[in-house]
Amino acid sequence: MSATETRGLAPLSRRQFLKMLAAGTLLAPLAAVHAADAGKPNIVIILTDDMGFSDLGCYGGEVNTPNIDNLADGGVRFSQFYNGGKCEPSRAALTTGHHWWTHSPNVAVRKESPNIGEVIRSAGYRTMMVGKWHCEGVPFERGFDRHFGFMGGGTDYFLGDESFTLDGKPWKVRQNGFYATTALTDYAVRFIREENRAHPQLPFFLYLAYNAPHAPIEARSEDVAKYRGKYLKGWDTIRKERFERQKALGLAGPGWHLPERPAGIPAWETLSDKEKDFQDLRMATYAAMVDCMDQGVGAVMRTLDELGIRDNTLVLFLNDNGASPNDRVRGKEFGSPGSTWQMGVAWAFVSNTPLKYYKRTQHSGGVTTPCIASWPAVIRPRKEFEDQPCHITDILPTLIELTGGSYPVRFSGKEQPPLPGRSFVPILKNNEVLPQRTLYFSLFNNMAIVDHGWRLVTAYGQPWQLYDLSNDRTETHDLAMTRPERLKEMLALQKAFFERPDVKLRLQPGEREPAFAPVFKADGSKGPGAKEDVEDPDFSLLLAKARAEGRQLSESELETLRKSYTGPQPAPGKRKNKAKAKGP
Ligand SMILES: [Ca+2]
Repeated sequence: MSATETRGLAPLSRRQFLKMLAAGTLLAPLAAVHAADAGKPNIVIILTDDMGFSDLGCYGGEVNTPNIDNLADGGVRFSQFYNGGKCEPSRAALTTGHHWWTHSPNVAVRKESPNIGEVIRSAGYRTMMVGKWHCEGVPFERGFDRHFGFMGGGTDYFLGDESFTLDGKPWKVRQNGFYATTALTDYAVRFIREENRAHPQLPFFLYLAYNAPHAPIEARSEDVAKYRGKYLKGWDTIRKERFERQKALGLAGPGWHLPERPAGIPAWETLSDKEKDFQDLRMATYAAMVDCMDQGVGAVMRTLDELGIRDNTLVLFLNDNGASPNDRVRGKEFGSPGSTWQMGVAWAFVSNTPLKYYKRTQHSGGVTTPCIASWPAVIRPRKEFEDQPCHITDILPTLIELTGGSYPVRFSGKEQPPLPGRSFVPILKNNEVLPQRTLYFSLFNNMAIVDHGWRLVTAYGQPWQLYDLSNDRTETHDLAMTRPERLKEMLALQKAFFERPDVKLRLQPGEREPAFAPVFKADGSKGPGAKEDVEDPDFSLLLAKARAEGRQLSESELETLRKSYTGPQPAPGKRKNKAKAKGP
């Protein structure tokens, strides 16, 4: 690292120390003594890709995820942990600690900031990165001693791609028997063993970024077989079952309400048997991808156990954005090598149960991730979900505190702005309640603010919506019209923040993001690698009807499909706050 000065984080405060002393955290548990003996903790961050809020068993899902559930049983689960709503902004925030908009209007460019590998390595750690990078540069040159994985936003699970590298050298994907999730697991395990053998005296940091269950929806047949037929009960039923389990788990409290199914998603019972069979295969394959990833988490945990280092290893598990409603044209047969199928909006809606909307939006379904922290030596298991809002930009400050590291004031000759996030170590160690703060969200013209239990949010240039999170965590009752004073306060916060000179946004509120159009453009879009146009089965429900009647889709049908993504919206002219949505 080229830093010449460092900005250290505050050590444990006297108040925190006294609270921990009173709670017995510092004295009683043998595990804490063990942690002190063992020195700095190993750190494993496991990041998944495009997974919904409710897929994991420990978040209400029916997918078999015993290994991740085991992490939750022995640690703490967060119910309000936020990410950036899409791959690049989340990964930029995780790896640099900064929001994507701080330096550059390009979400993926982060070369000006020190990387998490560089920061943690400077604290005396061996550093390893395995999986999807999707940031500027290459991991091997950004502070990671070891690396295996690919550079782009996704890869074919059976075929891989030419961007795979191992420790900085090209790595050729083998012709037969390759499955990306398994390969990533294998290298994570291998790196841990090799580093433990070569540098047993040094703590390590592993950033394991699975691509699963990001599209293309492709899974091993033996994993798909476990779920085939389980989704024939349909998306309406599965969704209700997930919500009931979330209530039983204590995740969904009285302020959580199950939103209505958007108009563009048909009731399951209206599908033909053939369509139901296909949709069952589709969701079974998605579930199999999550299942395989969970098996990988199990392999990593077993390795830590076998090496005797699990107790003093912090494992932080989270996801980069909510389930994706994309439904691009897909070419080859579903699930086959080289195919480009996605899960589709109906199952994405289930996957995000009970949250609103999807990937890219800054509504809760776009930016809320399951998050589990497990550290047997230090974190006492908690049955209750931690409900304090945390953000993916908090991870780097948290790791800096845990590793005894520091953040450089200058890097590559440039003065660095302070990190926007804050350490949540007090939450992990002592259930501490941290002071409330305002959180800001933006991805193009999807924007939001969380402030003192309120949420102001807009999607795709629609009027601002206002939600009281204490009574409405799932954003079902818009109070923008009935709470004008609060709306005004929140709009003022939004305006002040996004007019700051250090905040650079590419699109202004009210503009449409030109590169993105979800379900409703299935007649014209092409997914990566698609060789031919194939109709979207959800879209085709309406299209088949129109064709049977010898006509094109009507404007109202197209509008229905649009609403399947953006949800019901008030009629134009009924709301007055739209013009106030101004950015820099
Ligand atoms: Ca993603």
